[in-house]
This record gives sequence, C-alpha cells and structure tokens, in this order.
Amino acid sequence: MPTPEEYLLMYRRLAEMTFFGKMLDERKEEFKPLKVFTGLGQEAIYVGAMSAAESSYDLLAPDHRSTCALPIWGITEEEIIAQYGAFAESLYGGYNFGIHIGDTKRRVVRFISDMGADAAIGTGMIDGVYYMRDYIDKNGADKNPVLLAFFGDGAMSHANIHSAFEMASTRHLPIIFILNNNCLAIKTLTEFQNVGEEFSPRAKGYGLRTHKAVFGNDVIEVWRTVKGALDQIRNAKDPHPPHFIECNTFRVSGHNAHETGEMWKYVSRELKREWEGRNPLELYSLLLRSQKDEVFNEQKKAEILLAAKEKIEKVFEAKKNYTAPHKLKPIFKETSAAACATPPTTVREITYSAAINEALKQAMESDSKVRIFGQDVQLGGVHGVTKDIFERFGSERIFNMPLDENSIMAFAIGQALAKLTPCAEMQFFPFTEYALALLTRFAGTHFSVTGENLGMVVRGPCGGGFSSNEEHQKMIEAALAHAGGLKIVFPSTPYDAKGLLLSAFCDGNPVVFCEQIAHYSKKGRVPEEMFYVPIGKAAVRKEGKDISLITYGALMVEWAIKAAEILQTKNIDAEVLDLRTVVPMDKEAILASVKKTGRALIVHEAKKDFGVGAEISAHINEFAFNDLYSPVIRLGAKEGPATARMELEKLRLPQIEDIVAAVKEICNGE
Ligand SMILES: Cc1ncc(C[n+]2csc(CCOP(=O)(O)OP(=O)(O)O)c2C)c(N)n1
Repeated sequence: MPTPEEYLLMYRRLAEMTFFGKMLDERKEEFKPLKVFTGLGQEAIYVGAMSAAESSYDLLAPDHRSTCALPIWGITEEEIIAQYGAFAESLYGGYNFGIHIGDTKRRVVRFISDMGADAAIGTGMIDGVYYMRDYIDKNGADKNPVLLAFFGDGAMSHANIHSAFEMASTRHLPIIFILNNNCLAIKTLTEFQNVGEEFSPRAKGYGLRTHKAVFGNDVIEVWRTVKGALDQIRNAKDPHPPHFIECNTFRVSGHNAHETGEMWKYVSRELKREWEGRNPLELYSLLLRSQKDEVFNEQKKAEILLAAKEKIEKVFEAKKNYTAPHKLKPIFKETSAAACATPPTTVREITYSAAINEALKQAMESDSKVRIFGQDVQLGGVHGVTKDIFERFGSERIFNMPLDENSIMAFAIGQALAKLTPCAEMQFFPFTEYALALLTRFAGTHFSVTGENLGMVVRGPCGGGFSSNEEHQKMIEAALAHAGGLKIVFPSTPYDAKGLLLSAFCDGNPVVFCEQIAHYSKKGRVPEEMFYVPIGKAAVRKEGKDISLITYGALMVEWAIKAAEILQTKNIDAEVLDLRTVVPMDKEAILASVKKTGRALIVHEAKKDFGVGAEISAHINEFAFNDLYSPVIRLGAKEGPATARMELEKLRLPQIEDIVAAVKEICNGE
C-alpha cells in the first residue's frame, strides 16, 4: 500500500490534473483554431500508474489522454500549454499541437497521432535503453527501467498495438501496457472493437501477463496493480513476460473539448451522468477520509485543493506571454561528410552483395551502437547479404524479427530514440509499404519537429531485371521522397554500395538504402578499408557533350552506360549522370550537365508517371530552360504491375534500345 506521503502526493497530483483538465476544457476557445484534447474523468489511470513508477529511470509511451502523466515525468504544465497552443515558445516551436509532445531526454516517446504508434516505438526504445546500459555504458545495472505504454480501446484494434505486443513478447521486454478503456473511440462504442467483456484474452494470446480488469477511476487500485506489475518485472531473475492492465473508465468530456455538448449523439445522458458520479478526485477524497484521518482531514484537503488551483491558474497566466511561431525548420540534421582516417589502398574485385556485407561488418566493428535486425538476418537473410555477421558479432548485434515490417520499423525508430544506430532490413523493399506510416510520419518528421537527430538505416533489395512480380519489385522511392525527411540512396556499383552505406551509418538522419536485387552478384573494384562516398553527390559515369542521360539505380545506370557506348558509335556523345541519391538530389550536378549538353533524357526504373523523373524535369525547366535545345524527355516503366515473364518485362521497363532510340530522336529528330 502507498505510504501516507504517497497517498497525499497522489491526491495533490490528481487535484492539479483535474483542475488542469477543467481549465483546458473551459478555456478551449483561447486555443482556437486548434482543438483541445483532455479526457476528463480518466485522470486516475495516469496519476495512479505514473505515481507507482520511478520517474528518474522508467519510460513513458503516452497516448492522447496522457496529459496527466506528463508533469509526473517532468514535462511541466507550462510546456504542455505551450504545446497545446503550438506557440513559438513550445518545445517544438509551433510544430504539432495538443498532447503531441515527448522528450527523449526525459524518457518520453514523442506522441504522434497514429493510434498505438508510441507503444510500438516504445518497444525499440526500452530494448535500446537496456542494450545501452549493458553493452555501451556498462553501468547502472541495479536499475531495471520499465516502459509504461498507454493506449485506448480503439487503438487495441490497430496494427501498431499488434506490433507492440508482438515485439514486447518475443523480446521479453520490460513493459506494462495500460489500456485506458473509456468505452469510446471518438463516437464508436467498444463493442465495435471487441467481442467479449474484456480485451485481456487478446493480450494473453500474445503471451502477455494479464490482470483482472481494474476500476480505472480508483487511483489506488491502479497504483496497486501497476506497482505489483513493476515489482514483478524489476525483480524477475529470468525473462519475465510484459504485463497488460486493462483500466475501465469513461470519458465524460467530448473526444475533444469542443464537442462535449454533442456527446449525447453517441452516448446516453444516463450513462454519462452515471460516470460523472464516479469522479476520480471525489472518489479519492472519500477514500482518504475513511482510511487516513491522521494524515488527511478536511483542512488538509482544502489546503491541497487551493494550492492546486492556484498553481494551475499561474500556469495559465504564463500563457499570456506565448507568441505565434514564424519560423519553419529544416528537415535534415546537417551532416559533414565522413572522412577516412587513411585513404584506402587495398582494392579488389568483390560482388555488390559482398560490398554491402563488408560495410555492415565494418560499421559494426567501428561502432558498437550499430545493430542489425530483420526477417531471417541471423542466417544471412534470403539474399545472403548479412551472412557471417551473426557468427562474428552474436545475437545482441544481429537478430531475427517477426514477419511484420511495421514492427521492425517501430523497433528501429525506438532504437534510434535510445541513441543507437539501428539497421533494419526490409526483405524486399515493396514490403516497406507496411511500415510506411511510421517511417514517414515519425522518422521522416522527427528532426523537423524536435531538432533531435534520428540516425537509422533502412536497407533492402529493390527493382527488377529478374522474374518476379509487383509485390517484390515495385519501386516506391517517389512516395518516400515526396513524404520528406528521409534520405534515399541508390548505389549503382559495389564501390558505391560500400562507401554510401558506411556514410549512411554516420549520417544521423533516417537513410533508406535501396539495393539493386539483380546486381547482388555483379562484381566491381572495392577498397578493403573503410571509406565513405558522400550522400547527395552525383557521379558522372561517362563524360559527354551532346545530351545528359540522368539516371539512378544499378540497373538503369548500367543500361544508360551501355546505351551511351552504342550512341558513341553513331557520333552522339552522351553524358551519363548517376544521381546516386534521390534525396538529397544533386541538383547542381544536374544543372551543370544539362547546361553543358543542352539536352536531357531522364531514365528510371520506376513508373514514368508521377515519378522522380518529373521532379528532375521540372527542376531543369525551372533553372536551365534557356540552355535547352529541346524539351526534357523521360523514360520510365510503363503503367501496370511488374510481371513474371521477362518477355513482358522487356516491354514494361526501359531497355537499352529504348534509351538509344529516345536519344537519337532528341538529338537528330529521327
Ligand atoms: C491510425 C489512426 N487512425 C485514426 C485516427 C483518428 N483518431 C484519433 S483518436 C481516435 C479514437 C481513438 O480511440 P481510443 O484508442 O479508444 O482512445 P480514446 O480517444 O477513446 O482515448 C481516432 C480514430 C488516428 N489518430 N490514428
């Protein structure tokens, strides 16, 4: 049971948070046009759970009702209000609003709107905190941090929660999942999310330790249950399953404060009134009065309530000084290109795949914060790119993951938040689409929003040139590039594959590394030592003066070079510019080449329509229009899916002959 001091502390916190929520609700108009999300009536879950935990080392993955949890974790009410209004003085300088807040230093996962995302990302973060403690810092092993991850009954249906449970259980992570079951997901009643009385059978199915559902308006019941789970996890000798605690409550305010008056449209007035009668603060006053007369009496209660009210009023006073933001922030952390200690000398012929494997090993050797994970990677992965790494570095550095790209991406982001350098393998790049939301909406925005770098590498094979299908070879770089905040790298040679991958590991931004599947066995000259090819710098593969062939990716670069050789015999001197990276795009190199040749043919393997080529073409038209002798032309895959038959692939993908024909037409009008 709590000590008398703990009883009083929780009363004070509950009082402060109740006033805070009420004032946010009452003064919602001041935050317009932004919405205010409170969740009145649910305070006890967050105050009880967080009061049971240890704020100096446990972790928090909040949900959008977690306003009450944050001050206990050191994110002050002033900071919360500044964030609610997206003021210039807020932690994120006007980016995002409301409860969308977090702070890695204070061990709070940044909250994003995607339901369940924080719980999923939290799995990677808590895992990373332990790795950091045991293998990097090698101290503080007496402390066993636990992640408290909150989410609602609606989120229980989402893939992110599936990912969170799956990662937590398969990696035996010290996590307490806390379900705030407020009976509603916006306007949808719980019965549409779940059949049966409780959600715990689902959690049990994942191997989580479940508890009898808790009355979530009773701060002590929540505290006691969470405390018990924390003790079990912290003191376990062997790997202990994560816990799942379902807290039943009800939100007596609207989904956001602005629609409270409309709630009767989806809940009965009786039900709302019934739960209003179970107000957590009033229930707690009654409990304290009956049990703790010696430390709690009417006078003490009045003192605490008055102090809480005054504190919150002062917090709102501070808001007067907050101002509107007027500054957009950059999307990438600036990186100075990594340099080699000594210039590489030992050059030999190795395959594209071996070059990547060598880069992975050298990155791991030189930095023990690099960890590799994905499907089948311990045994080399299905393409053999990660072979022999497990034998050399062991299972703490390279490990297999469940067959779920969303889980892998969430875990990678969490590891990066824990200041490791994760390298997630996507077995085939198109399956990254299952992880697109977290990659683009968390990883791709993190630096802009927070100013904190998020160094991570997502790598895998892409592209055609072999018999397959759309599911295995669809090109998705245009979607990723359009999302923003992700560097996108396309190595075309074994040399670049190694040098660019080593750069990706020290970039400090999320880097998507697209390997050409059909080129894994192609050989090229590669230095044995570590070296770096700068990200964002194109390479001229063949000089020329008549036309610029602008391309990227190993397959198209190879074909463009072959086409240029054929064209040379026909007295057309084509320059081949290999972009190497789609983002950042080396626009200077593009303009320099086009200004020299006056003509441009853009070639890529991805579909022509709405592809990266359109961006390149637009850039040339914007900045080199007067240098052009003829319009910029694009070649790309035809509309429709990739196919299994090479006969059809020849029709679908731009071929060497197509490049030659297009150039002849541009240059000679043939
Ligand atoms: C993936 C995703 N889909 C839809 C939404 C829009 N949305 C915001 S809150 C919400 C309801 C969440 O319900 P629940 O998880 O029960 O939490 P509660 O609001 O009841 O606390 C929805 C659907 C979202 N934020 N994320």
